Amino acid sequence: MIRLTLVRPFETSFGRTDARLVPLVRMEADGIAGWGEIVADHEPLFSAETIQTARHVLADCFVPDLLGRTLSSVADVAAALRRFKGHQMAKAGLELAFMDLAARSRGVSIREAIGGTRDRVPVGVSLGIERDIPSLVEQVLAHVAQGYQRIKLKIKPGWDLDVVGAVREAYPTGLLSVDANTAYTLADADHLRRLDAYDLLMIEQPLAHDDLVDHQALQRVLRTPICLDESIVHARAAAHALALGSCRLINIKIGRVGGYTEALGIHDVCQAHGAPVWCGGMLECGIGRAHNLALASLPNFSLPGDISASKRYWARDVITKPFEVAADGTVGVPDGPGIGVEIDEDFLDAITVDRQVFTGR
Ligand code: SMG
Ligand code: MG
Repeated sequence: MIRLTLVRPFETSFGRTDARLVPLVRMEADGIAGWGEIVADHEPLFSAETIQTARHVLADCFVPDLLGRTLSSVADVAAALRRFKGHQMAKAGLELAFMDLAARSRGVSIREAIGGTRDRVPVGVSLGIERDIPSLVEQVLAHVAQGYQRIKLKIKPGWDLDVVGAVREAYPTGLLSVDANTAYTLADADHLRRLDAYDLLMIEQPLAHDDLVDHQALQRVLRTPICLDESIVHARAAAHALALGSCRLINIKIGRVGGYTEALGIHDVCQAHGAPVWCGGMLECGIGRAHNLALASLPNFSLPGDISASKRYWARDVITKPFEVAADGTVGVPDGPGIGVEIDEDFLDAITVDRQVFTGR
Protein backbone atom coordinates (compact mmCIF):
# COMPACT_ATOMS: atom_id res chain seq x y z
CA MET A 1 0.00 0.00 0.00
CA ILE A 2 1.51 3.30 -1.07
CA ARG A 3 0.42 6.85 -0.44
CA LEU A 4 0.54 9.48 -3.17
CA THR A 5 -0.66 13.07 -2.97
CA LEU A 6 -2.26 14.68 -6.03
CA VAL A 7 -0.60 17.82 -7.38
CA ARG A 8 -4.08 19.38 -7.42
CA PRO A 9 -7.34 18.14 -5.88
CA PHE A 10 -9.76 16.42 -8.29
CA GLU A 11 -13.49 16.94 -7.72
CA THR A 12 -16.39 14.98 -9.20
CA SER A 13 -20.14 14.97 -8.51
CA PHE A 14 -19.53 12.54 -5.62
CA GLY A 15 -16.55 14.11 -3.90
CA ARG A 16 -13.05 15.42 -3.87
CA THR A 17 -9.77 13.49 -3.99
CA ASP A 18 -6.59 15.04 -2.55
CA ALA A 19 -4.47 11.94 -2.15
CA ARG A 20 -4.65 8.24 -2.93
CA LEU A 21 -3.77 5.25 -0.84
CA VAL A 22 -2.97 2.80 -3.60
CA PRO A 23 -2.96 -0.94 -2.99
CA LEU A 24 -0.47 -2.49 -5.40
CA VAL A 25 -0.12 -6.19 -6.10
CA ARG A 26 3.31 -7.61 -6.74
CA MET A 27 3.17 -11.23 -7.90
CA GLU A 28 6.40 -13.17 -8.05
CA ALA A 29 7.34 -16.51 -9.59
CA ASP A 30 10.77 -17.91 -10.52
CA GLY A 31 12.43 -14.61 -9.63
CA ILE A 32 10.26 -12.54 -11.99
CA ALA A 33 7.81 -9.99 -10.60
CA GLY A 34 4.60 -8.63 -12.11
CA TRP A 35 2.72 -5.58 -10.91
CA GLY A 36 -0.93 -4.65 -10.68
CA GLU A 37 -2.82 -1.71 -9.19
CA ILE A 38 -6.13 -1.62 -7.33
CA VAL A 39 -8.21 1.46 -8.11
CA ALA A 40 -10.56 1.36 -5.10
CA ASP A 41 -10.93 4.49 -2.99
CA HIS A 42 -11.28 5.09 0.78
CA GLU A 43 -15.06 5.30 0.55
CA PRO A 44 -17.58 3.43 -1.62
CA LEU A 45 -18.39 6.45 -3.81
CA PHE A 46 -17.49 5.38 -7.35
CA SER A 47 -18.54 1.79 -6.67
CA ALA A 48 -19.25 -0.36 -3.62
CA GLU A 49 -15.60 -1.35 -3.23
CA THR A 50 -13.11 0.31 -0.93
CA ILE A 51 -9.44 -0.14 -0.16
CA GLN A 52 -10.40 -2.08 2.96
CA THR A 53 -12.82 -4.42 1.18
CA ALA A 54 -10.14 -5.10 -1.42
CA ARG A 55 -7.65 -5.88 1.29
CA HIS A 56 -10.05 -8.20 3.03
CA VAL A 57 -11.08 -10.23 -0.03
CA LEU A 58 -7.51 -10.49 -1.27
CA ALA A 59 -6.05 -11.62 2.03
CA ASP A 60 -8.91 -13.83 3.21
CA CYS A 61 -10.40 -15.24 -0.02
CA PHE A 62 -8.63 -14.63 -3.33
CA VAL A 63 -4.96 -15.08 -2.52
CA PRO A 64 -5.38 -18.26 -0.41
CA ASP A 65 -7.43 -19.71 -3.29
CA LEU A 66 -4.92 -18.82 -6.01
CA LEU A 67 -1.89 -20.02 -4.04
CA GLY A 68 -3.15 -23.58 -4.27
CA ARG A 69 -3.52 -23.60 -8.05
CA THR A 70 -1.51 -23.95 -11.22
CA LEU A 71 -2.26 -20.87 -13.29
CA SER A 72 -1.19 -20.91 -16.94
CA SER A 73 -2.96 -17.83 -18.25
CA VAL A 74 -4.88 -14.81 -17.07
CA ALA A 75 -8.06 -16.65 -18.06
CA ASP A 76 -7.19 -19.23 -15.38
CA VAL A 77 -7.03 -16.44 -12.79
CA ALA A 78 -10.42 -15.12 -13.92
CA ALA A 79 -11.90 -18.63 -13.89
CA ALA A 80 -10.61 -19.33 -10.38
CA LEU A 81 -12.06 -16.07 -9.03
CA ARG A 82 -15.38 -16.27 -10.87
CA ARG A 83 -17.21 -18.02 -8.02
CA PHE A 84 -16.56 -14.97 -5.83
CA LYS A 85 -19.21 -12.31 -6.47
CA GLY A 86 -18.32 -8.71 -7.20
CA HIS A 87 -15.07 -7.14 -5.95
CA GLN A 88 -13.92 -6.41 -9.48
CA MET A 89 -11.24 -3.91 -8.46
CA ALA A 90 -9.64 -6.40 -6.09
CA LYS A 91 -9.79 -9.14 -8.74
CA ALA A 92 -8.27 -6.79 -11.30
CA GLY A 93 -5.26 -6.21 -9.04
CA LEU A 94 -4.49 -9.92 -9.30
CA GLU A 95 -5.23 -10.25 -13.02
CA LEU A 96 -3.04 -7.25 -13.79
CA ALA A 97 -0.11 -8.53 -11.75
CA PHE A 98 -0.49 -11.99 -13.29
CA MET A 99 -0.62 -10.56 -16.82
CA ASP A 100 2.54 -8.53 -16.23
CA LEU A 101 4.32 -11.52 -14.71
CA ALA A 102 3.23 -13.90 -17.49
CA ALA A 103 4.21 -11.49 -20.28
CA ARG A 104 7.56 -10.71 -18.64
CA SER A 105 8.36 -14.38 -18.26
CA ARG A 106 7.70 -14.87 -22.00
CA GLY A 107 9.73 -11.76 -22.83
CA VAL A 108 6.81 -10.05 -24.60
CA SER A 109 4.92 -6.85 -23.92
CA ILE A 110 1.31 -7.03 -22.76
CA ARG A 111 0.41 -5.16 -25.93
CA GLU A 112 1.82 -8.03 -27.99
CA ALA A 113 0.27 -10.62 -25.68
CA ILE A 114 -3.28 -9.24 -26.16
CA GLY A 115 -2.96 -8.36 -29.86
CA GLY A 116 -2.74 -4.58 -29.54
CA THR A 117 -2.10 -2.84 -32.84
CA ARG A 118 -1.10 0.74 -31.92
CA ASP A 119 2.23 1.92 -30.60
CA ARG A 120 0.83 5.29 -29.58
CA VAL A 121 -2.66 6.01 -28.30
CA PRO A 122 -4.70 9.22 -28.53
CA VAL A 123 -5.47 10.75 -25.14
CA GLY A 124 -7.81 13.25 -23.56
CA VAL A 125 -7.96 14.75 -20.11
CA SER A 126 -10.67 14.71 -17.46
CA LEU A 127 -11.09 18.04 -15.67
CA GLY A 128 -12.75 18.20 -12.27
CA ILE A 129 -15.23 20.65 -10.83
CA GLU A 130 -13.50 23.98 -10.10
CA ARG A 131 -14.38 26.84 -7.79
CA ASP A 132 -15.66 28.95 -10.69
CA ILE A 133 -16.08 28.89 -14.46
CA PRO A 134 -13.04 31.07 -15.34
CA SER A 135 -10.75 28.70 -13.40
CA LEU A 136 -12.13 25.76 -15.37
CA VAL A 137 -11.77 27.55 -18.71
CA GLU A 138 -8.16 28.28 -17.79
CA GLN A 139 -7.60 24.55 -17.13
CA VAL A 140 -9.24 23.65 -20.43
CA LEU A 141 -7.03 25.99 -22.45
CA ALA A 142 -3.88 24.90 -20.61
CA HIS A 143 -4.57 21.23 -21.40
CA VAL A 144 -5.53 21.91 -25.01
CA ALA A 145 -2.19 23.71 -25.34
CA GLN A 146 -0.43 20.58 -24.03
CA GLY A 147 -1.89 18.60 -26.92
CA TYR A 148 -4.76 16.68 -25.27
CA GLN A 149 -7.15 15.63 -28.04
CA ARG A 150 -10.34 15.66 -25.99
CA ILE A 151 -11.54 17.54 -22.93
CA LYS A 152 -13.94 15.91 -20.48
CA LEU A 153 -15.74 18.01 -17.90
CA LYS A 154 -17.17 16.69 -14.67
CA ILE A 155 -20.74 17.90 -14.23
CA LYS A 156 -23.43 17.77 -11.53
CA PRO A 157 -26.71 19.62 -10.94
CA GLY A 158 -25.78 23.29 -10.59
CA TRP A 159 -22.49 22.81 -12.48
CA ASP A 160 -23.60 21.85 -15.95
CA LEU A 161 -25.28 23.95 -18.68
CA ASP A 162 -23.54 27.29 -17.98
CA VAL A 163 -20.23 25.56 -17.48
CA VAL A 164 -20.45 23.60 -20.72
CA GLY A 165 -21.64 26.74 -22.56
CA ALA A 166 -18.66 28.76 -21.34
CA VAL A 167 -16.17 26.02 -22.19
CA ARG A 168 -17.74 25.61 -25.65
CA GLU A 169 -17.25 29.30 -26.28
CA ALA A 170 -13.57 29.09 -25.40
CA TYR A 171 -13.08 25.76 -27.20
CA PRO A 172 -15.56 25.94 -30.07
CA THR A 173 -14.70 22.97 -32.27
CA GLY A 174 -12.61 20.55 -30.19
CA LEU A 175 -13.77 17.18 -28.90
CA LEU A 176 -15.68 17.82 -25.69
CA SER A 177 -17.54 15.43 -23.39
CA VAL A 178 -19.12 15.50 -19.93
CA ASP A 179 -19.24 12.99 -17.09
CA ALA A 180 -21.97 13.13 -14.42
CA ASN A 181 -20.86 10.13 -12.34
CA THR A 182 -24.51 9.19 -11.68
CA ALA A 183 -25.61 12.65 -10.45
CA TYR A 184 -29.00 12.81 -12.25
CA THR A 185 -32.26 10.89 -12.48
CA LEU A 186 -34.65 10.31 -15.35
CA ALA A 187 -36.72 13.25 -14.00
CA ASP A 188 -33.86 15.46 -15.28
CA ALA A 189 -34.32 14.32 -18.89
CA ASP A 190 -35.59 17.70 -20.15
CA HIS A 191 -32.73 19.48 -18.43
CA LEU A 192 -30.14 17.07 -19.86
CA ARG A 193 -31.61 17.49 -23.36
CA ARG A 194 -30.37 21.07 -23.27
CA LEU A 195 -26.84 19.67 -23.44
CA ASP A 196 -27.64 18.57 -27.01
CA ALA A 197 -26.95 22.16 -28.10
CA TYR A 198 -23.22 21.85 -27.37
CA ASP A 199 -22.26 19.15 -29.83
CA LEU A 200 -20.77 16.90 -27.16
CA LEU A 201 -18.98 13.70 -28.04
CA MET A 202 -20.86 11.99 -25.23
CA ILE A 203 -22.42 12.29 -21.79
CA GLU A 204 -20.93 9.73 -19.46
CA GLN A 205 -23.01 7.91 -16.84
CA PRO A 206 -25.76 10.48 -16.21
CA LEU A 207 -27.97 8.08 -14.16
CA ALA A 208 -27.57 5.45 -11.44
CA HIS A 209 -24.56 3.13 -11.32
CA ASP A 210 -26.70 -0.01 -11.49
CA ASP A 211 -29.19 1.16 -14.09
CA LEU A 212 -29.67 0.19 -17.74
CA VAL A 213 -33.41 0.76 -18.15
CA ASP A 214 -33.63 4.48 -17.33
CA HIS A 215 -30.55 5.07 -19.47
CA GLN A 216 -32.41 3.41 -22.34
CA ALA A 217 -35.31 5.85 -21.87
CA LEU A 218 -32.92 8.80 -21.64
CA GLN A 219 -30.91 7.81 -24.71
CA ARG A 220 -34.17 7.73 -26.70
CA VAL A 221 -34.71 11.44 -26.09
CA LEU A 222 -31.07 12.60 -26.15
CA ARG A 223 -29.18 13.34 -29.35
CA THR A 224 -25.91 13.31 -27.41
CA PRO A 225 -24.59 9.74 -27.20
CA ILE A 226 -24.63 8.23 -23.71
CA CYS A 227 -21.43 6.48 -22.66
CA LEU A 228 -21.77 4.09 -19.74
CA ASP A 229 -18.99 3.75 -17.19
CA GLU A 230 -20.14 2.68 -13.69
CA SER A 231 -22.97 0.49 -15.10
CA ILE A 232 -20.69 -1.72 -17.17
CA VAL A 233 -19.17 -4.14 -14.68
CA HIS A 234 -18.64 -7.08 -17.06
CA ALA A 235 -19.05 -8.11 -20.69
CA ARG A 236 -22.60 -9.33 -20.14
CA ALA A 237 -23.65 -5.88 -18.91
CA ALA A 238 -22.04 -4.38 -22.03
CA ALA A 239 -24.00 -6.74 -24.27
CA HIS A 240 -27.23 -5.91 -22.42
CA ALA A 241 -26.65 -2.15 -22.55
CA LEU A 242 -25.99 -2.20 -26.28
CA ALA A 243 -28.93 -4.50 -27.01
CA LEU A 244 -31.26 -2.23 -25.00
CA GLY A 245 -29.88 0.97 -26.51
CA SER A 246 -28.96 2.26 -23.03
CA CYS A 247 -25.78 3.76 -24.47
CA ARG A 248 -23.97 4.16 -27.79
CA LEU A 249 -20.47 3.79 -26.43
CA ILE A 250 -18.63 2.40 -23.46
CA ASN A 251 -15.52 3.32 -21.57
CA ILE A 252 -13.50 0.36 -20.39
CA LYS A 253 -11.67 0.50 -17.09
CA ILE A 254 -9.76 -2.69 -16.36
CA GLY A 255 -10.24 -2.10 -12.63
CA ARG A 256 -14.00 -1.60 -12.79
CA VAL A 257 -14.55 -4.83 -14.76
CA GLY A 258 -12.24 -7.17 -12.83
CA GLY A 259 -9.25 -7.29 -15.16
CA TYR A 260 -8.16 -8.15 -18.68
CA THR A 261 -10.52 -11.07 -19.23
CA GLU A 262 -13.70 -8.99 -19.00
CA ALA A 263 -12.06 -5.89 -20.51
CA LEU A 264 -11.16 -7.85 -23.64
CA GLY A 265 -14.66 -9.36 -23.66
CA ILE A 266 -16.23 -5.87 -23.55
CA HIS A 267 -13.91 -4.70 -26.33
CA ASP A 268 -15.11 -7.58 -28.52
CA VAL A 269 -18.81 -7.18 -27.66
CA CYS A 270 -18.62 -3.49 -28.58
CA GLN A 271 -16.71 -4.19 -31.78
CA ALA A 272 -19.39 -6.70 -32.84
CA HIS A 273 -22.07 -4.03 -32.21
CA GLY A 274 -20.11 -1.33 -34.05
CA ALA A 275 -19.88 0.66 -30.79
CA PRO A 276 -16.59 2.47 -30.16
CA VAL A 277 -14.79 2.08 -26.85
CA TRP A 278 -12.20 4.17 -25.08
CA CYS A 279 -10.01 3.63 -22.05
CA GLY A 280 -11.19 5.21 -18.82
CA GLY A 281 -8.95 6.21 -15.93
CA MET A 282 -9.06 6.05 -12.13
CA LEU A 283 -6.22 8.45 -11.26
CA GLU A 284 -3.76 5.58 -11.59
CA CYS A 285 -0.10 5.76 -10.76
CA GLY A 286 2.36 4.64 -13.43
CA ILE A 287 1.61 0.94 -12.91
CA GLY A 288 -2.11 1.17 -13.64
CA ARG A 289 -1.43 3.71 -16.37
CA ALA A 290 0.97 1.30 -18.13
CA HIS A 291 -1.74 -1.38 -18.08
CA ASN A 292 -4.26 1.12 -19.47
CA LEU A 293 -1.92 1.95 -22.34
CA ALA A 294 -1.48 -1.73 -23.23
CA LEU A 295 -5.26 -2.18 -23.26
CA ALA A 296 -5.86 0.99 -25.28
CA SER A 297 -3.55 -0.31 -28.03
CA LEU A 298 -6.36 -2.66 -29.15
CA PRO A 299 -8.02 -1.76 -32.46
CA ASN A 300 -11.52 -0.81 -31.27
CA PHE A 301 -10.19 1.83 -28.83
CA SER A 302 -11.03 4.49 -31.38
CA LEU A 303 -11.61 7.50 -29.12
CA PRO A 304 -9.05 9.29 -26.90
CA GLY A 305 -8.67 7.67 -23.47
CA ASP A 306 -8.50 9.27 -20.00
CA ILE A 307 -4.77 8.52 -19.97
CA SER A 308 -3.00 11.70 -19.02
CA ALA A 309 0.66 12.40 -18.43
CA SER A 310 2.03 11.28 -15.05
CA LYS A 311 2.52 14.95 -14.10
CA ARG A 312 -1.23 15.66 -14.43
CA TYR A 313 -1.65 13.96 -11.04
CA TRP A 314 1.78 13.18 -9.56
CA ALA A 315 4.83 15.28 -8.76
CA ARG A 316 6.78 12.03 -8.86
CA ASP A 317 5.44 8.81 -10.36
CA VAL A 318 6.40 5.32 -9.17
CA ILE A 319 8.06 4.46 -12.49
CA THR A 320 11.52 5.58 -13.56
CA LYS A 321 10.33 7.24 -16.80
CA PRO A 322 7.07 9.13 -16.23
CA PHE A 323 4.47 9.08 -19.01
CA GLU A 324 4.37 12.15 -21.20
CA VAL A 325 1.81 13.44 -23.67
CA ALA A 326 3.36 14.41 -27.01
CA ALA A 327 2.35 17.61 -28.80
CA ASP A 328 0.09 15.53 -31.07
CA GLY A 329 -1.94 14.36 -28.04
CA THR A 330 -0.68 10.78 -27.94
CA VAL A 331 1.15 8.67 -25.37
CA GLY A 332 3.52 5.89 -26.40
CA VAL A 333 2.65 2.32 -25.42
CA PRO A 334 5.70 0.84 -23.65
CA ASP A 335 7.19 -1.99 -25.69
CA GLY A 336 9.40 -3.68 -23.09
CA PRO A 337 8.38 -6.99 -21.49
CA GLY A 338 5.13 -6.95 -19.51
CA ILE A 339 3.85 -3.46 -18.77
CA GLY A 340 7.17 -2.26 -20.14
CA VAL A 341 8.02 0.20 -17.39
CA GLU A 342 10.63 0.08 -14.68
CA ILE A 343 9.46 0.55 -11.09
CA ASP A 344 11.28 3.22 -9.08
CA GLU A 345 11.88 0.84 -6.14
CA ASP A 346 13.53 3.43 -3.88
CA PHE A 347 10.65 5.84 -4.24
CA LEU A 348 8.15 3.02 -3.84
CA ASP A 349 9.81 1.95 -0.57
CA ALA A 350 9.77 5.53 0.66
CA ILE A 351 6.00 5.91 0.14
CA THR A 352 4.98 2.40 1.24
CA VAL A 353 2.70 2.55 4.28
CA ASP A 354 1.93 -1.13 4.66
CA ARG A 355 2.87 -4.46 3.15
CA GLN A 356 1.51 -7.99 3.40
CA VAL A 357 3.32 -11.02 2.03
CA PHE A 358 1.70 -14.33 1.05
CA THR A 359 3.83 -17.31 0.09
CA GLY A 360 2.83 -20.52 -1.60
CA ARG A 361 4.57 -23.90 -1.23
O1 SMG B 1 -7.51 8.85 -14.47
O2 SMG B 1 -7.59 10.79 -15.42
C1 SMG B 1 -8.08 9.90 -14.71
C2 SMG B 1 -9.45 10.14 -14.11
C3 SMG B 1 -10.51 10.09 -15.12
O3 SMG B 1 -12.56 11.20 -14.70
C4 SMG B 1 -11.89 10.21 -14.52
N1 SMG B 1 -12.34 9.17 -13.80
O4 SMG B 1 -15.81 8.45 -13.76
O5 SMG B 1 -14.44 8.45 -15.37
C5 SMG B 1 -14.68 8.65 -14.18
C6 SMG B 1 -13.63 9.14 -13.20
C7 SMG B 1 -13.58 8.27 -12.00
C8 SMG B 1 -12.56 8.64 -10.98
S1 SMG B 1 -13.16 9.73 -9.84
C9 SMG B 1 -12.10 9.74 -8.49
MG1 MG C 1 -16.74 8.22 -15.68
